[in-house]
Amino acid sequence: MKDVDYFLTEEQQMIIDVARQITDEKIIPKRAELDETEEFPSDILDAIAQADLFGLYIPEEYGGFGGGCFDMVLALEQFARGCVGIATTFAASALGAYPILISGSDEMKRKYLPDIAAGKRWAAFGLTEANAGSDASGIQTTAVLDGDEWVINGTKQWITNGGEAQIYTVIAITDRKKGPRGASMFVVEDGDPGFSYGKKEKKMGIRASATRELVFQDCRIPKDRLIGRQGTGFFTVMRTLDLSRPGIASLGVGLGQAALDEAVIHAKQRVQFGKPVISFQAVQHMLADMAIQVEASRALVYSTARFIDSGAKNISKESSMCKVMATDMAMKVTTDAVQVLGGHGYMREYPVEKMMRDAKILQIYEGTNQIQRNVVGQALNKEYANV
Ligand code: COS
Repeated sequence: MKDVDYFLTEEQQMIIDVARQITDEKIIPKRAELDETEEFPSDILDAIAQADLFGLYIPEEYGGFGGGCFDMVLALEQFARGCVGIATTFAASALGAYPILISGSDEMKRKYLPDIAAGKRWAAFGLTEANAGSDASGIQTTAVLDGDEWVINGTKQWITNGGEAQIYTVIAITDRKKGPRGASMFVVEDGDPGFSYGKKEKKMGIRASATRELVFQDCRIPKDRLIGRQGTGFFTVMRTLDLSRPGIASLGVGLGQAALDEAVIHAKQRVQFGKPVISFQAVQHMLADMAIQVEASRALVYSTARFIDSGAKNISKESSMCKVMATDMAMKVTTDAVQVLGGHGYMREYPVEKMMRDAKILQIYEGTNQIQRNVVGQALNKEYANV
């Protein structure tokens, strides 16, 4: 396949090559089995750790590669080409680490980031609750200071890497009267007293990723596990999601590309009415639309990631725009890939039905695409305030 030249540096091309090799050699051969067994892919994550990719976005002083959003996007796209479940596990560790990176003290960064960068410990992000999904500030979990300890009570739901990660960044209410300014973020570690795991979810797709409840029952953690200042938790969460959403967009790009590849190969090999089905215009036009949408999404995701890495301050609109475009694209393109493969596409022997199941979550997690459109719409309203 001929690639568009995005004028990548040697280092960026190396990230793609390393991630692509892991995807081809380790992820693709195991993805169907992991989808069936719903097992957590520890050995594949170890291979990613050995390749030093867990620290891509972590500054060198904390043991990382010192890269940024673009480096993450490039690696995630490759992993998603193989399996969005495994790619999600990798992305969720970064999501869990971002609050420490964004708002943690130097001491806290030194304590946690080197292990996360080395892939020795995985992270997870605890925001969602039974009654707080899209309405992120509606959380009920509380944290109360008692002497030198915070006491946390509540339950987090649908937490990616739940039960598998060792480091959890969790948001809780510290002063209910203050609304969004009354929430704070904490680091909770696996094994902390009063912290346990609840129900393990059975999912439509991304079955290689672990999704579980986090249960806090008088969970006691030291006072210095507060991330940043008290009352800044909601802002840290919003900034975290601004940074991580282009990563979800890149999962859409990798998945869309994989589905397109499968569809083109099948259309060239499948013969009907005496000809390969790619020679029929009805099929060609579907493939053409798929290719156009994948490349347009990739271009938007790459330019957004570069914009973020340039140090831009207000990135919410751009981050949401690329998440919407690339993940809606992934849903459409994987659905069309199943259609191009016809009966084969619907069978588990072929990878595209898993791709279609995996695509759906991209439109839902890290903020539904309806919420993303709200973010874009509200930003436009502000930008055109004087009209
Ligand atoms: N960066 C920094 N600050 C932000 C921000 C951002 N991206 N987005 C909002 N804020 C600030 C606002 O400026 C506001 O502060 P001020 O009172 O000083 O103006 C404060 O946070 C509250 O913002 P807002 O009133 O917009 O909050 P809402 O409760 O209306 O929620 C949405 C806004 C819906 C956008 C937010 O709840 C959201 O992103 N929901 C989706 C959550 C999600 O992704 N869940 C998935 C689970 S995580 S895997």
